[in-house]
Amino acid sequence: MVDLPRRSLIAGIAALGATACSKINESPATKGLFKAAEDGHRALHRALASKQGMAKEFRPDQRSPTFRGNGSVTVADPFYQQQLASGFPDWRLAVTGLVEQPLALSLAEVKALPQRTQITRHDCVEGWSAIGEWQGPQLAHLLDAAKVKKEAKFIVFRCADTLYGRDYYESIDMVDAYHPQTIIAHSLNGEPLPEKNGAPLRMRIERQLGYKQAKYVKAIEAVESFDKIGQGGGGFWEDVAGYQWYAGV
Ligand SMILES: Nc1nc2c(c(=O)[nH]1)N[C@H]1C(S)=C(S)[C@@H](COP(=O)(O)O)O[C@H]1N2
Ligand SMILES: [Mo]
Repeated sequence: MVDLPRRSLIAGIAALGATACSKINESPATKGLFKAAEDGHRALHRALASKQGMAKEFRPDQRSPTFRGNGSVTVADPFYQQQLASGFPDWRLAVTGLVEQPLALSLAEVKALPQRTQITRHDCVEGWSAIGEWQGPQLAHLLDAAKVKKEAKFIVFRCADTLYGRDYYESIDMVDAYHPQTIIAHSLNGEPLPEKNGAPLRMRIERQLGYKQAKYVKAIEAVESFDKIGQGGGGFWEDVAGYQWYAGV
């Protein structure tokens, strides 16, 4: 496992060296090396993510009887409300930014991807926790389908709600983006997400705190930097209250 990215990385370094000479750069062999560098980029993030360990998972009988809603518990946008009332038939999840193949997925398409189910504990900095069962595809599947470019360093989640007059958003690095427990959940405890918990789609990034778990996700954007997004803090609470961008549990 770890061997593969290492070999690709060496190929990548060789390819980068070749940029100094424009003639060599054009050769099909060198193009092959650039391709290897890109594969190495993805494989490296995957290897790092799986090395960093998994968040604890729980048994079904350990689930909290209720999972409270916190922060935004409703979305004011009229299109959202109309979609909520009818089961989100025209809702689309966009995958944009530094990708070769932008996507706009329906809820049915998200549910048709390979699914992961995980029972985890959510910890909010306000001093409460809850254990819930989440289901949805791994973010890695979407990023692969969209072919994230090698310049991408972060994934930004754009949400449909506003809080204190600002758009809620969050961001994570590529190691967390490719982590096996990073999923786009469409259900909680076997039911479609209620509005208060982020319908129709919300993130679960299980090694981080509650405020990173973006609800009402409408777009996933691959970026090189989040300096120019919001106030530049990388997320709503990071901007508003100076919360840590990396919110490890
Ligand atoms: N879009 C959006 N996502 C959000 C929030 C929010 O207000 N808007 N609140 C965050 C905080 S602080 C917490 S603790 C969790 C709460 O998730 P829950 O409502 O499912 O309990 O969502 C996080 N994600
Ligand atoms: Mo929170």
